[in-house]
Amino acid sequence: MATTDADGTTHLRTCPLCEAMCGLELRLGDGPGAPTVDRIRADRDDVWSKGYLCPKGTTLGHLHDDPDRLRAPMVRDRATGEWSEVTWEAAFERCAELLGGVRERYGIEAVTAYLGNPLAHTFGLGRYTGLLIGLSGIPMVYSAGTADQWPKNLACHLMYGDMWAIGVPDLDRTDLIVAMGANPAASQGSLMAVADAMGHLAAIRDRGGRVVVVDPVRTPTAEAADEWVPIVPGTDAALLMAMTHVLFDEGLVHLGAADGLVDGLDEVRELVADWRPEDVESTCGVPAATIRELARALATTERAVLYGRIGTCTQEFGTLASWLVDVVNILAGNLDREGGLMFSTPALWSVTALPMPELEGGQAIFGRWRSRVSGVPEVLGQVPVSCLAEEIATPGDGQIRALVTVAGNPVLSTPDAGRLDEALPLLEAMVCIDNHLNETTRHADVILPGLSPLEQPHLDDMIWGWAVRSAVKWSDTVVPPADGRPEEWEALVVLAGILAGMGPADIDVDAIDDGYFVALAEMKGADPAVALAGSPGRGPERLADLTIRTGAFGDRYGAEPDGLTLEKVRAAPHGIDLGPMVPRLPGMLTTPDRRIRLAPGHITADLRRLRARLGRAPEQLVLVSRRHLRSNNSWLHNVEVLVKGKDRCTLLMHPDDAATRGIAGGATVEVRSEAGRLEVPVELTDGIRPGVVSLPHGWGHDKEGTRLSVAARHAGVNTNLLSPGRLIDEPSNNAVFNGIPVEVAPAG
Ligand SMILES: Nc1nc2c(c(=O)[nH]1)N[C@H]1C(S)=C(S)[C@@H](COP(=O)(O)OP(=O)(O)OC[C@H]3O[C@@H](n4cnc5c(=O)[nH]c(N)nc54)[C@H](O)[C@@H]3O)O[C@H]1N2
Ligand SMILES: Nc1nc2c(c(=O)[nH]1)N[C@H]1C(S)=C(S)[C@@H](COP(=O)(O)OP(=O)(O)OC[C@H]3O[C@@H](n4cnc5c(=O)[nH]c(N)nc54)[C@H](O)[C@@H]3O)O[C@H]1N2
Ligand code: SF4
Ligand SMILES: [Mo]
Repeated sequence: MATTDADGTTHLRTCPLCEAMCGLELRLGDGPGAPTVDRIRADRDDVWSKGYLCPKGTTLGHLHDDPDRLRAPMVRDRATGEWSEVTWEAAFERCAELLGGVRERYGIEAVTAYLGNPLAHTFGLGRYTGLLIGLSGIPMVYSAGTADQWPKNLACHLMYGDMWAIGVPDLDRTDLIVAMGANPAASQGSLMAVADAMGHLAAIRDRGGRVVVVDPVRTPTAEAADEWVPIVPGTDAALLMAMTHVLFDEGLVHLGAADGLVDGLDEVRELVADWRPEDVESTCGVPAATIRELARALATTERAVLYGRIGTCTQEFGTLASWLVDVVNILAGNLDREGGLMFSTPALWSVTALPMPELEGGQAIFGRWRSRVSGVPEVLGQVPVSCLAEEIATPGDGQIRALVTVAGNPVLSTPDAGRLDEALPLLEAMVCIDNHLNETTRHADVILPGLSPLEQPHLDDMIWGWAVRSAVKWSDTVVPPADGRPEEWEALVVLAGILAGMGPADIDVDAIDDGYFVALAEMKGADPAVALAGSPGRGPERLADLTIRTGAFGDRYGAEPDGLTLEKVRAAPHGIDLGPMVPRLPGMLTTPDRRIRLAPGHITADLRRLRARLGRAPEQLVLVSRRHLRSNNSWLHNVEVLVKGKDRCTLLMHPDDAATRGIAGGATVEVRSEAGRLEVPVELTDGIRPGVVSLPHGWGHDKEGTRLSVAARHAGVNTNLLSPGRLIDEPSNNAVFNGIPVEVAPAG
């Protein structure tokens, strides 16, 4: 929504950068030429974020104005390596020539895609990438998902029947939160959408509650908590097995809302019988007394919740840890209860919430196919993202010859980054949909630019599925994109058509869009004719209307006249609050018998591996990852105001570890792992467990051939040169970024 006065125009819009979904107020100046963003501040009347924002939110104008941001399609000459700006027609022709060629020579099986993180945030990007994959016939894709939350998806799929049925801490009402492997002071919360996560944690303490942080690093979140429990990386599952043991051993198990809905209780009791806290304390580095106390507190505090995030996922036992977080919550009576772990009711369904037919029938059938080179079985339709490099580089039948990336930067974000960087030039075709010429897209033949955050409407997509309250907001475009250029969703439709074998000139975007709309309407049980007549417009806007109207609060095209439509949402520029989380058991269960499976065999089989971990000699030094409030994965380092000042790409190290290696604070050190090596300045701190070092990810902007002038001056190093692709959480295929054995020595 926009209002205009003598000094310019004020727009309201939701920040698309993270799960906090802050409402912003943008002041646009009416100078000559293109509109300029004079000021961005928090929208105090936003029903969801209530005036909260972080330093990133104020930089949307910088992202929009960034001279390095691509505004026109780019094509690279394979012989000279030179880039040139071309028309959209020419870019699509080149895509058709290259991708069509691969298709003809090897079949669509030789084409794959890599899907990046922004897809989860932006409605249009997410939905139309779904269309791209569906229509193109690309048989398998890689994604940032297997470098992130796949273990949680797997656990939730097996326990509740839906990979996105992820429980959310009821932060507004809890009196005890034990947070493992999460640093909302930097990340703003993840798989726990909330604005001002730290304010919520402070409020818990203000009302006499308690906040405990389990993390190898004394993060700003741990600093703000009542207690910091410095765990040995990768051992959360062992700690949680012991906590579960205590719950049974001390008669603390009470299922609460889950009573009568749980299968496998006796099996879990047996499984944890020989996991006493004393058996794991030396492995975890956490005293048995602490483990017992935490288990008791979670079971006896009326409103309590255990929360695990990326530190518990991107590690060797990610699935076991992710599963056990829910097991402990269930056994302690905290599932589906106010102040505990609850399920959101989003106003929007997301495409991934649609049935996955190949997973129906009750059984988890994984390994329906295997990766060609390493023979890794698929899980939830994906193999580890670290397999991509070898699938490109290894000759033979089924070799990947063409890659499409959508909003991803895997050269920085994925394990064995150095190998992927070497493999990408071997492709016969590479097309990237991205706004920057970065470490990944520099290998492309064609880059199709998306739009700036101000040039497109915004509606958060999947994020509302794990929000601490129900709400909905729509933001209109602030600055119209250049005349004649396709919107991002239209480019995705054309690319889908090209991949499906159509000539670019023959692709009827509106006809394909209509077909997609009708298919989704039918999937949601709406009469397509009624939906087509009732939802105006085209593209993401029309789909958003369908999604809202057929969603939990929708008007069902008139059947629920008081229900929501996009029109109503749009008329409420500060958003519509739809209330706190409400109990959703048993209705939300989608297992065939609508029961919770507490002990899925696919997961419990991995306990043997965890048991072996208990006997393993401790590593001298292991590496973990971290985030910073002023960055966002790999792509905000080109914003000067966010990167200026102190170097943030440093290796955190405990002074004792430095002393034994003759390392002084500020010195440059060499870090080595089995995957690679790099040199980085060291920052000494007692806020980290001895034996652990920490690096941020998303850096390493010193590659030749990029166009990131600010980031290149603050290059940092790519920590994923050190992440071995072979290290995965076996049940889920997820990458391991935490607990990587490394050696550190003075450089030179
Ligand atoms: N070592 C280590 N590695 C990690 C992690 C870690 O903790 N440690 N975290 C992992 C996690 S959780 C994730 S999610 C992944 C992220 O991995 P990726 O998704 O591969 O990386 P991003 O840096 O988020 O890349 C986003 C890309 O999208 C582009 N982009 C931004 N907005 C738009 C848009 O509107 N349209 C289009 N077309 N492009 C856009 C940006 O230019 C950028 O190239 O990284 C993982 N890698
Ligand atoms: N500012 C900013 N915000 C972001 C992002 C960003 O890059 N920058 N990225 C977004 C994305 S894609 C995601 S997925 C989320 C992630 O959000 P969070 O899950 O909050 O991620 P981090 O801030 O990396 O915090 C992870 C913590 O896990 C700890 N840890 C490492 N290993 C272990 C372990 O073995 N056990 C335990 N218990 N802890 C461990 C690390 O020390 C770190 O403090 O953040 C999102 N928000
Ligand atoms: S916390 Fe910052 S980056 Fe996240 S939505 Fe709010 S303003 Fe944007
Ligand atoms: Mo992520």
